[in-house]
Order: sequence, then structure tokens, then C-alpha cells
Amino acid sequence: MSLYEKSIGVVGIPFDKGQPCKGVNLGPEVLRRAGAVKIIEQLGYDVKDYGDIRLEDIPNDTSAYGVKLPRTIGADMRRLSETVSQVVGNGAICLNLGGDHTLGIGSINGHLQVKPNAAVIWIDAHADLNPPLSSPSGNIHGMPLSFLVREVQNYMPKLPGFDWVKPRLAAQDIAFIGIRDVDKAEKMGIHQVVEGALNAVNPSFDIDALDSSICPSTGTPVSGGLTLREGMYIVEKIFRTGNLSVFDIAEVNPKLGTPEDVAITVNSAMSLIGAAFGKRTVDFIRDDYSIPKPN
Ligand code: 5AB
Ligand code: MN
Ligand code: MN
Ligand code: MN
Repeated sequence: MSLYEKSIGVVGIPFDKGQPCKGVNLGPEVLRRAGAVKIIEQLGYDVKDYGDIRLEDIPNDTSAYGVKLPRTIGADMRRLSETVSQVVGNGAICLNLGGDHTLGIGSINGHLQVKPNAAVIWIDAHADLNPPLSSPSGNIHGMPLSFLVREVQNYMPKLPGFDWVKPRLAAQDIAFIGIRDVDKAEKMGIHQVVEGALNAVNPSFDIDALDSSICPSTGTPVSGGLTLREGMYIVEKIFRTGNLSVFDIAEVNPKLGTPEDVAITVNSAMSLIGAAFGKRTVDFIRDDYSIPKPN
């Protein structure tokens, strides 16, 4: 089956509770408006848009181990996990439009529930591997992998709202790309993925993996990052493995920066989505084309 004959389920996660900047909840809206669904439909896929996931607002949700709104966030990620399981379980590729990068918890948990051997490619300026007690900020968008990686569980407190998450991911099944701002505790967990071991791949792309000049509208920009071509090359390569299973794009915040900053950032995100689903940047010459001769 040609890669383009697969179905794609699009899921919006208008979620911003994992970090302090307002506006990242508008990510799905701004990406849809820029044509995120259209761009993949035009590539020939059968696309089903699941809309945005419903988010909770649980009263009296007191902090635990420095994490704000744990029960609410746990319920939101549980719903995302169930949706991703459903999409992947139906044989489709899941495209998650964030939202802050907390979404990695729901996305990867749901994916691994259906495909336990999936490998994760974490494309980010940050490792997002802080257990709550070693987090310098208390922001859960810097912690998603700590919930999922088996080797970190000795450092994980029992956070209310998260008893459903299963640490199914082995450290050796994660590749980190673009990392350049790592906290002390995170340094211990970084491993390389074995290329040959890929069967289902879950690239989780935090837009801040790119150089901050091409993603100014994000909450935690870091200079010295990937160029757009490098970012596209990575996801093109993943596409060509034929094993793309879930793709996350996170941390686009249209409330940060000037309108031009937002346009640059959204444009970068759209280029990555297109490349991840096989949009060619160069139009290949058709077989039946011949160069017209002058009379
Ligand atoms: B992002 C930091 N490591 O834990 C922390 O943008 C930043 O999803 C986390 O990668 C950045 O607060 C989270 C200092
Ligand atoms: Mn980041
Ligand atoms: Mn991140
Ligand atoms: Mn960020």
C-alpha cells in the first residue's frame, strides 16, 4: 500500500495548563486556519478531523509535588490518550495539533497502548524529562517523558490524576534531536535510538527545536537551533521509513510576538506538517514530459 493511501486522524489539543504563557491553547485553531488539514488532504490521504478534545476544569484541584492542576491535567491527557489509541487502533496515522507539549503524555501513552514497540523521536530544544520534584519551574510541559519512561519511575511521586499512565517506554527507544537546554536531572536519561529497531514511529515535534529566529512565537525559545531545512529533513526521513504512526506538533503560541513573528512560526509549523506527510519540496519532472523544442 502506498504511504499516501493511509488514513489520517487529526486531533486538536487546545491545552495550555502545562506552562504559564497564555495563547498556546490557540495552536490548533491557528494551524487549522493556515491549512493543516487541507495540506494533507491535498497529498491524497483520507483525512478525518476529530476536532478538539474536550478539556476539564476540576474544582479544588490543589497542587501536588509542585505540579499545578494535576487532576485536571491528568483527566485531559487521559482523554487524549484514549483518542490517540482509537485513531491508531483504527489503522490511521494520528496528527496531534497542540497545545503545549504536555500533550506528549497522552499522545505517547495512547500510541504505546496500541503499538507497544513504537519508538519516540523527541525533537525539541529541551529534553522534557524532569520528574516533578527535580523540575526547576514546576511546569508540566517540561516533564512529559518522565511519566512515560520506565527507567525514571523510581523518581516519580504518585501524582493525583495520573494513575492511568503506564510507563511503557524504554529509554533506549527514544531519540532526542535538537536538544540544547537540559536541566541537571535530565542529563542522566538521554540515549540513542537504534535505527533498525523502528517499527512505528512517534515524532513529537516541539516547534522550539527550531532556531528561535524561525519560531519566535513560542513560550521557551532557544537560539542555536535547527534550520527549517534540517527540521524538514528529519521529518521527511521519518516519512520515508513508511512507519510514521503518530505525529505531534506542539508549542505554537499565536499570542507571543508581532503578527509577523506569528506568521513566521505558523509557516515553519506548516512546512513541518507537510514534510512529515510526504509533501515534496521539489516538483519531480513527470515521465511523459519532454522539453519543448523551438520551431
Ligand atoms: B518544552 C525547563 N526544562 O522544565 C523546565 O517547551 C523548560 O515543552 C521546559 O520543551 C520547556 O521548565 C518545555 C527549564
Ligand atoms: Mn521545548
Ligand atoms: Mn517540549
Ligand atoms: Mn517550549
